[in-house]
Formats: sequence, C-alpha cells, structure tokens
Amino acid sequence: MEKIEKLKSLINESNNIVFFGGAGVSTESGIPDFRSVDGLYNQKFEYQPEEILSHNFFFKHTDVYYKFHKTRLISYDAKPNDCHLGLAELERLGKLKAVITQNIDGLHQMAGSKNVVELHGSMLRNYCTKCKEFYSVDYIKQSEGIPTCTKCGSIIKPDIVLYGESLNQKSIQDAIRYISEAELLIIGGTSLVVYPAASLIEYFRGDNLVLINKGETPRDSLADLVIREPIGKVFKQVL
Ligand code: CNA
Repeated sequence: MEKIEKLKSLINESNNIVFFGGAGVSTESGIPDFRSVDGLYNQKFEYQPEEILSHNFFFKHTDVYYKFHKTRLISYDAKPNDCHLGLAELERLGKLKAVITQNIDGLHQMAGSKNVVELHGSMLRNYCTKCKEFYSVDYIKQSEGIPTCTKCGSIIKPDIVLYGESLNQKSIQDAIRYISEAELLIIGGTSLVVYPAASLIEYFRGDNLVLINKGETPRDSLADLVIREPIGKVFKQVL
C-alpha cells in the first residue's frame, strides 16, 4: 500500500512520464507471455517457440510457423486491461509522453494510447513478402494454412520482428529520445532479457525509475521503487 502511494505521488508530480513494457502488460488480458510458468516457453510444441519465432524458421517451415502464429500468437478476443487503459488516460492528461512496448498485440492503441513505439512491430499488420501489399489480421486468421497474396501469390509475413531480424531504426531512435528525456520511467511486465530492446532503458537519465513486475528482473537493484504485483491491479489502484 505504501508503495502504491509512492507511485501515485511520483505520477502526480511528473508531466514527463515514459512507460517501457513487455508481455506481462497483456497477461491480465488473457494473452500468455513467454517466460512465466504458464507462458509460451513452458508449453510443449513440436519445436521450441524461440526456434519457431526466428527469421530462418519462418522461411524454412512457413506452415509450422503459421500454425503457431494463428493458434498461439494471435489474440482473438483480448481487450485492454487496467494497465493499458491507465496509460492511455495518463497520455490524455498530458502526463505521459510515450508508451514503448515490446508487445505485438496492439492493445495499447485499442485502449486509446496515441504515441506508441512498437519495438517488435505488430501482428495486426501483415505484408506480402514480394509486392508489399498490406493484409489485416482478419485475413491471416481466415486463411487456410499459409496466407498468400491475392495479387501476386507470394507468402505474407506478419510485420513483427523475429529472432535474427533487426529492429526498425526509427523505433529505436524514438525510444532512445523518449527514454533519455523522461523524468519518470515506469518499466512494467518485462523480464528485461530480450536484447537490444532491454538495453534501451540504459538511456534513462531522469529522477525516478519504477519497476512493476511479478518476477525479479536484472534491473531491480537500480530502481527507486519496485512493485511485485500484477500491473493491471497496480494501475487500477493508482488512477
Ligand atoms: P517475457 O520474457 O515473457 O517476460 C514477461 C515478464 O512479465 C515476466 O518477468 C513476468 O514475471 C512478468 N509478468 C507477467 N504477468 C505480469 C503481470 N500481470 N504484471 C506484472 N508482471 C507480469 O516477456 P518480455 O516482454 O520481457 O519479452 C519480450 C518478448 C515477448 C517480445 O519480443 C514480445 O514480442 C514477446 N511477447 C509479446 C506478447 C504480446 O504482444 N502480448 C506475448 C508474448 C510474448
């Protein structure tokens, strides 16, 4: 309770907040993360999820990739939770400058956030690997097997950053700018072990660093405030 009060006052006092988050932000919306006990890495599949979610695997075993993508990655009925909604509200109030996310589920935008830096892309966007024609997630969902382009017949690829692929340069630059200019950085729902995304928080030079995560992270000792509670529950109490 004391920690919640501290977070409330830090938020009240700042008009330059940046949020950096990961898969744990969406678990309370029913989307599994990677590394929790009930996360995707602890479930049994034909191949390890790390292997499936890689650039080479996508092009070598596109059918297996899409089976995993359609049944495990696409979140069919997920709705924003109190964390997504709270962050959108802080932005409307002019207090929060940006949400920087490793998530690919689009829930921050669904909650009303406008300034969202998607470090790992979005599964809501999909492109033909040859002619670059755009396809919605509904097209991917409804396709049988491997989705192909209606114009040129080539394979469609989700606009997400797979292992072995580079992050978008503009997203990195935007993230660095927001983090380095922030006064209060709130990090939440991320194990902080996926690089280079996790390294971006090293650009923080502001006054207060808050970490809200169910499990321990390698950065806990650097934070001014660590809250080990479900992040949606935390935001419900703060706003
Ligand atoms: P991760 O490595 O799975 O870590 C998630 C962290 O969140 C863990 O430390 C958990 O303890 C913590 N956590 C889980 N639920 C909660 C909660 N309710 N409140 C607070 N903490 C919680 O995920 P990261 O984001 O760190 O790893 C980066 C990967 C995961 C990115 O490439 C994402 O694209 C990828 N991912 C995204 C989604 C999504 O878009 N929703 C889902 C699964 C994986």
